[in-house]
Amino acid sequence: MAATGLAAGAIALSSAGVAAAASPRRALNTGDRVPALIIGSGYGGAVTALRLAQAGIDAHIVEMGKEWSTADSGVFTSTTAPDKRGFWLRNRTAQPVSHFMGVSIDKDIEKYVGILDCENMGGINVYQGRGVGGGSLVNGGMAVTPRRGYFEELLPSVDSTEMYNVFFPRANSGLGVNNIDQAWFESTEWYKFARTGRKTAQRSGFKTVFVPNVYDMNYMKQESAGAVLKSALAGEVIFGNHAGKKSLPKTYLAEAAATGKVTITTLHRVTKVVPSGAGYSVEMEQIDEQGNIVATKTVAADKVFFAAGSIGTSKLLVAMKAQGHLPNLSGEVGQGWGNNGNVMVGRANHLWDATGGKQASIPTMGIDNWDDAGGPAFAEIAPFPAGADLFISLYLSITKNPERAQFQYNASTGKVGLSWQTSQNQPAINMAKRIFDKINSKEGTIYRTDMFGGYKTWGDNLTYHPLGGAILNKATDNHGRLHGHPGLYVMDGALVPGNLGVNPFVTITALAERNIANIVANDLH
Ligand code: FAE
Repeated sequence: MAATGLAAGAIALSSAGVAAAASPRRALNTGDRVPALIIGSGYGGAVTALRLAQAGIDAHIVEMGKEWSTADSGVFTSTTAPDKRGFWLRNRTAQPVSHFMGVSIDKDIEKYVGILDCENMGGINVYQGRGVGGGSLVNGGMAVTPRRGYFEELLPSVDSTEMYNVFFPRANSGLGVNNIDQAWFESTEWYKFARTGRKTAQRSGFKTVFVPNVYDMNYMKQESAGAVLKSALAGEVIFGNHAGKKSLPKTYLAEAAATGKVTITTLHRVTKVVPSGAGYSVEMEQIDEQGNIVATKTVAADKVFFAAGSIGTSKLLVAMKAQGHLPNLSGEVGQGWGNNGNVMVGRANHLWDATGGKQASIPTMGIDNWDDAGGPAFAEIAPFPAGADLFISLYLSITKNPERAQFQYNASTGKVGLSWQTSQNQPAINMAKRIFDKINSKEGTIYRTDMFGGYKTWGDNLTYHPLGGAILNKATDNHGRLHGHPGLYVMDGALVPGNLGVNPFVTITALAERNIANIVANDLH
């Protein structure tokens, strides 16, 4: 009965049905024994759950965030005035673009298991999604397949022909990647900011490219016609979308739920994984919506899949090794972390280069300066949907910053830190400047210095793209099996060596598809 109900909900594919379908049949409890436990429900976790279930294996996801139903409007907080629902267990908001006119726009909020985490890791604030669907709940949906040459340079052990012929197409299809109708892009007021960004880039000789997305672009057109509930056109993105975006609960997780073989235990945080008998014992804390621990549980699992994201997976593995729980893990665990060269900046346009009072929240265009040997960079032309024309062009650059950091266990606090220093992002600034200094000089315009602090030009102390910490074919074998402890796997952004040159979730999804196919074929039958 339960399985049939799950399947029916998912096949309907309405957002309400899908949210219901992704619910656990029941939360895991102490004493349970499961064949496969997956830590985290982002891209790596969702792919793993689906493919295990299709292979006939019961898969149990443990997710520390809550389930965000998109059945109703009013579920997610607003972009311009976020409340407690916007942030993970903080007393004060931590907006990525933190200032306007040099004044902080942050405000006090109640502590709550909100959707976006701003995790301070010393020299950098790492933004991550929290909830069923992980980063897919909060990201901009930009769905980019990396350049083959750079992918081969980064991960030489991976058969790139197979990746580009099989696994990237599989990931793009599973994620529901689509493209904007270019004729509509050229005419709609909602993308004036992107056309202005393109025009100013092209006048300085830079190439611009359209970028695919998982936001349903036909839905967006209907939004502009006033036919459906507005989401992208209501400025929604980093605190959740009520409609339009094909986040994981509507794609991979819905398909996984439809098999009837996947459960998701929400508001449970995995804290410990130790060998036990032929498998592992997994400890977790159950939390309430204010983050208080209400129970601790221990579950036995034959196989454990780490899919807690680059930061979550790395922190767990480094702690388990240092505390002697998983002593045989490779010394490569915790190494090779990078911020994907992220740096943000705003420019002030002239009054005749308006960016529009109406801006879609979903980016669809980037400036491609990757071939500049002096400083490869790809800059997303980002919206700044403030509700009024502020003539601001905002950019999130992904640069080839070679700097890396390590996770380190601190025995006195029992916490895992990251060695990254803000100064390590200077190479990213230098690379981004090769684009924006040139544009400013050509246009006779200036940088905004009021958006990331008072008199601060660069958003250099934050990232949306944490990568690495358990690099493929170093900390793991060539398919994500952790060295030293059979039956443990890494499936998420921790596998990617610190930098990718493009937005990462398509690659994380495709690598998870590749690795789980090999694991199912060789380890589970
Ligand atoms: P992720 O999606 O972070 O999932 C990990 C999950 O594990 C989360 O749900 C956690 O709550 C959960 N978790 C962590 N620790 C534990 C624990 N101990 N116990 C239980 N659960 C745990 O990992 N990427 C793009 O490609 N295009 C974009 O346009 C884009 N825009 C972004 C915008 C924002 C604001 C942000 C924050 C990110 C953006 N990203 C974008 C990055 C993208 O979302 C990110 O690379 C992926 O979500 C990473 O996928 P993973 O599977 O590694």
